[in-house]
Amino acid sequence: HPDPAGTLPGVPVVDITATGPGRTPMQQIMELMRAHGPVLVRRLHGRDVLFVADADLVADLADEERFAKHIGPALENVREFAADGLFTAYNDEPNWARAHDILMPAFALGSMRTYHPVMFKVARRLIDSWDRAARDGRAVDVADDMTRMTLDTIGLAGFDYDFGSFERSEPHPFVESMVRCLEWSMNRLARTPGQDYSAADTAFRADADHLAQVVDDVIASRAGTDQSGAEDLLGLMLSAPHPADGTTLDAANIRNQVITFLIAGHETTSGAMSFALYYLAKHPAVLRLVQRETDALWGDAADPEPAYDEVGRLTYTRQVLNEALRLWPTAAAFSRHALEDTLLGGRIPLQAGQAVTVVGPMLHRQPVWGDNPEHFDPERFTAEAEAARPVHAFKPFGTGERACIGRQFALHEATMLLALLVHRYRLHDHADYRLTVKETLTLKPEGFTLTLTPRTPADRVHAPLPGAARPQEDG
Ligand code: FDE
Repeated sequence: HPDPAGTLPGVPVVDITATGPGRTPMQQIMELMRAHGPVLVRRLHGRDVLFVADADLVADLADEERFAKHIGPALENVREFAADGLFTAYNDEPNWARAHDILMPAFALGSMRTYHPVMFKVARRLIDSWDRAARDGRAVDVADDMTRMTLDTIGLAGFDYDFGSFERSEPHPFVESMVRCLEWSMNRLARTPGQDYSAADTAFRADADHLAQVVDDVIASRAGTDQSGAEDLLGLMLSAPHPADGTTLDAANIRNQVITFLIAGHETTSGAMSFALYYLAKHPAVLRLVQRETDALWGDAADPEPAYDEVGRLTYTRQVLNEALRLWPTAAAFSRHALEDTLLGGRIPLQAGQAVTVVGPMLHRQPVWGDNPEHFDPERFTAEAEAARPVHAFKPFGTGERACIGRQFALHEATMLLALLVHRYRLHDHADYRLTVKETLTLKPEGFTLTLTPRTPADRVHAPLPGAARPQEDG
């Protein structure tokens, strides 16, 4: 591909070779954009990446006639262990379209009804574990527990495989290997030419092998059983013919898809719920509104079991989740490339194949979001507010035909869990937590713990609050 930098008219070039990208490259790009504006070229050891967050440019990049998903260096590294799985496949790799078409039905809105009971079952595991912590006065590590929950959920819902994460004091070894693989993928981008990284690469190989081994286990536990009628992801992969040409997925590709779904299906969703709980712990007025919504549905029920349709009625809870994904989209960046020579936004000349990376957290802080974009305010996601905003201003799930296939899955799972948690517990920010965002290609709040006490009937909001009870406080 052509070198993107050189001289793009009006685009600053910022060379970070002297410091390197550090452990938080995404937050470094955010800082660079705060200093240099929402379009810039970052140069590292002579390697250039064009980053954009300007809302008009991102809207232009969403034009599927002129741009397509780009597998940039970060995803090239992820390909070392996920190969041609959906997330990392090249657009023209036949397995992308084949797997996409076969798996789409499993992610249509109607399929969420099938996953709902499993999602609830795993939510109960989390609640049991938090009940014990509440009883013992122990703090919970929010991101760790959200990860337990999302891994068990995708394992059971997608593959009927139980990771049993809540029976373990440490994360499942799959998670540890996966996090190290993602870290390797990220850190490999920052390598200094000429240095020796063979130890890191050997360790990576061991971790990648471990992932493959777990996945082979998941698949083997299914082999030999009749898959016709199995409608979960693995069932579809093992048996469903392509709707048009009748082909099926080959064994190597199935392995890549299982790795892909186990990773994509839990890591980002876990971060999203963790950030949402962080903001709720810091914004009592917003928390009360979510509690009011859940109290209206479930009243004093000690162990509510949400009906599928009730999750769709948790609109304010969903707004909270969206607002958390606005400030910290957990899959923070995605890349596009020009299909032909073109002018991005009518002003930046790009050659065919040239890549552009969209910086989600900064897109979500552009002027279209008003003059206080750092402020957490779920009112930004009322239906009216959304209708008044350009559609491409909010991109936590990417764009176009390569956008997130798991979006409804993640939103259903996360909305139900958040609602159940705020209905059940008072959240105590016992450590006066200061947000530190950890980066492992995805984003998570690091070291965020809460203590919990059960809510009692006296805590519940029985009467509708006056309409004016909207969050007032700032920051
Ligand atoms: C995808 C996705 C994306 C795009 C990327 C690019 O463009 O490169 C994004 C941005 C995302 N995704 C995001 C997200 C967030 C959250 C929370 C999520 N996500 C979740 C989920 C779940 C699941 C299961 C998933 N997810 C999955 C997925 C897949 C498979 C993919 C690929 C697709 C294609 O075809 O390409 C995605 N995701 Fe997501």
